[in-house]
Amino acid sequence: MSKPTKLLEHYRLGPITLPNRLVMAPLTRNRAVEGLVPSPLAIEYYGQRASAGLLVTEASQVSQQGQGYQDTPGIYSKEQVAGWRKVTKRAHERGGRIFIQIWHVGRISHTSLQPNGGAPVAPSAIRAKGKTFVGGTFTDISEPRALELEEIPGIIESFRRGTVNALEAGFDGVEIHGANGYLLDQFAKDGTNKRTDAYGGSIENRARLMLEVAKVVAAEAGAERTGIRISPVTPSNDVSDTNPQPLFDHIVDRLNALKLVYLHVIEGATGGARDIAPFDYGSLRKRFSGAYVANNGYDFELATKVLAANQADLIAFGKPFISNPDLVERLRKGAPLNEWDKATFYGGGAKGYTDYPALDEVLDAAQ
Ligand code: 8OZ
Repeated sequence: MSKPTKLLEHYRLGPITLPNRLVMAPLTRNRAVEGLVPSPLAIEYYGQRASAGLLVTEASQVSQQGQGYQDTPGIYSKEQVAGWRKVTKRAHERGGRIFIQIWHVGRISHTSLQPNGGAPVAPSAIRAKGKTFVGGTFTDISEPRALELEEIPGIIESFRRGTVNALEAGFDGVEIHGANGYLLDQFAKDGTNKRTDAYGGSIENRARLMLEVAKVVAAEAGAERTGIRISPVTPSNDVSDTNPQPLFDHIVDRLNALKLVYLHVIEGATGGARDIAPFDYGSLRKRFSGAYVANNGYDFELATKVLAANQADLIAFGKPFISNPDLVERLRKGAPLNEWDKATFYGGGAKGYTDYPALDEVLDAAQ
């Protein structure tokens, strides 16, 4: 048996009760099939992990323009909705709860993925230093173009449509991807946003797109089924802000006014150092009356400590959920965890996706 921990206690998230405080973090796996429909293997993958308090799917683009890497699933076509419906059905049959993460990559894309081979869109025409994965190789991110003011309602509409589709596909709710240097984060941060219209300049203006998206998504799904993910100080995808604390204090005040059900915060550098830059996450926690979902580099000990100190309500685990479909059970028993294989994170088939064994399978194999 493991030590006492709030991690394994239930939690009331809006209208749904989570049997434990573990969230499976959104994890890009690049295995979508023809039409960017989630793979049939995804049905089994998410189903295997249904004991998580809450499953959040991999980021799913709300439009073709919102795609930045090969083989990521969409949530904009009928076929994609039908594919996701099978995923939610299986997750629910296995007793789970599942949100979809909805995504627009903005400038982190390549012309070969864009409608008519055009430039990816961004707040400002500033190219990101970095690579994306397309056509089976890592390729330089393309030069973006700045969105015209007249195009912004269409971006918001694509998130609204994605939400309508998500509900039709049977999801319990939606997580808005406001993190990791993608479109909404690009608008919020001053390293990527040099606009001089109502969407650039002041903190209020830079935050506007993220907040307008949050408002329409919550209007469709209900605020009690709408979460959002942010990453105030991550350097991922070449984003930066000269003063992230007041920016994110403002964003979170406004998200709180919208009564979103959770705020999912990547603390530090995504998948890296938690202490990369000074930032007061307690300030966000204080400002937000919904659930605070903490993420980045948590293990059982740190999760237990942070929950006991009431610094978070839920803890999102990423890589441990890739390699441990029964992570909850393993933590409950204090059992060892399977190691993950980085080589199979992105792309491929069942290997490194649906073939990680649960504890009972490991024990059976050892007999
Ligand atoms: C890894 C590879 C590609 C995309 C994120 C959606 O960082 C992603 C992502 C992660 O949020």
